[in-house]
Amino acid sequence: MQGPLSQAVAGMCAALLPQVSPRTATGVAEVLRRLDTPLQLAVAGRIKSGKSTLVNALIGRRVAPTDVGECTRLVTRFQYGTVDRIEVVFGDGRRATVPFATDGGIPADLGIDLAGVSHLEAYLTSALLAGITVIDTPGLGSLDAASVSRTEALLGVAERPADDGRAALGADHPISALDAVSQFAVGGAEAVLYVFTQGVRADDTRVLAAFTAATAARDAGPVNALAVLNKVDTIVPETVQGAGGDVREAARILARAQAAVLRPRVADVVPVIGLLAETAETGAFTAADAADLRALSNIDPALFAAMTMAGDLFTEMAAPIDRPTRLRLLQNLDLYGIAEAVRVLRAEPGISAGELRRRLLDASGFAELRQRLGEVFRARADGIKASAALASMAALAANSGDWAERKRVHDAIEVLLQRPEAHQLRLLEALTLLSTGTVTMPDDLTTEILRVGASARPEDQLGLPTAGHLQLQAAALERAGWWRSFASFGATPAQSRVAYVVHRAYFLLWQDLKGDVPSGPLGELAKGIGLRPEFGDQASGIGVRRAFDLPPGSAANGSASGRAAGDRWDGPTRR
Ligand SMILES: Nc1nc2c(ncn2[C@@H]2O[C@H](COP(=O)(O)OP(=O)(O)OP(=O)(O)O)[C@@H](O)[C@H]2O)c(=O)[nH]1
Ligand SMILES: [Mg+2]
Repeated sequence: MQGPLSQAVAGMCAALLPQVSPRTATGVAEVLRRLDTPLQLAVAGRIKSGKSTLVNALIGRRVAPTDVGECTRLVTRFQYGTVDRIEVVFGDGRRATVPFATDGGIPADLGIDLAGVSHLEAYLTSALLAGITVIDTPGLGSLDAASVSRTEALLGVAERPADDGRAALGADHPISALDAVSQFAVGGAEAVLYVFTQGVRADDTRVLAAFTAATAARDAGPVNALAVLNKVDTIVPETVQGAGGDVREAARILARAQAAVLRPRVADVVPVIGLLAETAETGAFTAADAADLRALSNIDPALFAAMTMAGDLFTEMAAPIDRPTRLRLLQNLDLYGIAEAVRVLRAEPGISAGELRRRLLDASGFAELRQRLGEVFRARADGIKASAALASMAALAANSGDWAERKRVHDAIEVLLQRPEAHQLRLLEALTLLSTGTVTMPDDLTTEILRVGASARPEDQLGLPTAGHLQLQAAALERAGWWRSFASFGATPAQSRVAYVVHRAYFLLWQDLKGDVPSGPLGELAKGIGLRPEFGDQASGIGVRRAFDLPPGSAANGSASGRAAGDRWDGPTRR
């Protein structure tokens, strides 16, 4: 099911199909196919950062192998299917179905030579997967070169292969007919959930580099990237200044500090305890667990405190529950989760197992992650997918070798972007330019642009949550005028291009608030019907040229075209 922007891009692709060479057409067909799939979200991060654990929590089922086993070294795509099944996809395109393990998950070991395996595909009847395809990746930064290269290939981080290089996908895969460069252009994830533990460390540099390029032809930015500070239960709160010895406060402080380092590359950093979320969300927490924890809540508090100082103390010291049971609790909740459950049980001895599970979920911080995922990814899936598809189209054009064909594709993209309804795509592009540092702006202006691009609600976009309608109108007009002046007089050429996009976003918002929206159905965009190039100046051509035509950096140094000829701006400066 496509949103209006994706539909517009799909229409453009369909119109171009008969006008391009067979080679480019194969790529365009793949872009069209991908536009029809749910948002492709990669979960990436360092080895053992808890990626698979979070994937399980998200899907609501313990299906991704965690901890050890060869399957943790494979990329696994979790997508919606009406019948649960797991397929091994080989490098030559062959597929084989493998049975689920007895616990209902992907078997830790497949019993086949991994050298020939491209990745795993798991089809599950999970509600979440109907809207998002979740891609679990092996840890980057591991010593296992093969799994790193699998992840990098998926994320599109690896060096662009040579033009004549053949890709790893097999003959019956739709992408396999593409050359390697085209595959790079259309493959990869569209959004990324980046999993950190503790601080961003010096040896994360490689991973961060991967992160910035985590989506195929598009860079990751606040529009399509979110970070998680995972395993916050392992933080020693006494080591975090200002935390007052509280783990959750320490987690918030560390997440804020991390966000300051990572913004605007990511929309936010959310602190979570993935393990608690997985246990609470996948049905792994049982009434028997609650009963065991209740038994622990009745032992001497001093003895319990001593037990929970370390894992081996917990399993070895004398206690009313046996060792295997304690190991299970440790595996499912770890020491912090056990202590948290006992704290709740002491305060509310009559609490039910179901309510205890809910409290553990609360303690995991997972609700906030789900909410942010909804805001950052699901609500914007249409824009993210449409932008990624446009980026792929531009990359295919750049790879075409035929000047006329390249121009045809670029013209089609330009025409699409000139429509007011498609302006959102330009704004997303501007956000990406800022987040990657291709264009820099003063901090307050960056914040303002992020705000305008981050929401579809006028009061949030304008930062005036309590303002009335007329006040919002006036503010939109005032900001449109300000950004136009800045674009013309106060900015560097690169800033100027972004500023025109922001000006136009405010201008369209103002028109929208006035109630006269100059739009036709988006589906018409691509057919080339009634296309009116209203903003046919270079300044508004930021999306295509900036991202793809020019070598990195050269666009930022190019000259701005100055005025936006034909711009219908009739704000205060002309009145
Ligand atoms: N204490 C604690 N342990 C966690 C948490 N999340 C995951 N773990 C544990 O960390 C270990 C690694 O978790 P995985 O989910 O396999 O990590 P991964 O990032 O997928 O690992 P690779 O795929 O091998 O790179 C497992 O033993 C998990 O139980 C957490 O929030 N807290
Ligand atoms: Mg894993």
